Amino acid sequence: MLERRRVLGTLLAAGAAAWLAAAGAAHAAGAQSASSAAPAASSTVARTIVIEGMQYQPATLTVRRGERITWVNRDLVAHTVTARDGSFDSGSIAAGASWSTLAKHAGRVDYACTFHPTMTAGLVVR
Ligand SMILES: [Cu+2]
Repeated sequence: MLERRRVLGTLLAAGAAAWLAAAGAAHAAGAQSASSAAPAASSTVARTIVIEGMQYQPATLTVRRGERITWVNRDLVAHTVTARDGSFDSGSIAAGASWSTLAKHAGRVDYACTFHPTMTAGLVVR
């Protein structure tokens, strides 16, 4: 539990740092920074799903078409990211490794780990 909180804190800190960097860049760019800051910040948001404690976190992630989604395996065992409809399959993701794919089609895809069938999650593409 403590470990999970630490990871969440790290992710939040990274997000804040990216936002601050984007805001700083927009400020340096001058007068039109107010309108350009928001798109710049949102485009830097990482679409990352952490695999930890035999769970995908978050269990449901919503992204936009064309965005890249990355799964990071922080467990000590390998997992997979396997779509029930066959639209994607990571194969084995080793402990400490990651895998990414592009969100190509709108809709919801449920996925699971073929090694641990109780590990399930969903990806929503808009
Ligand atoms: Cu697994």
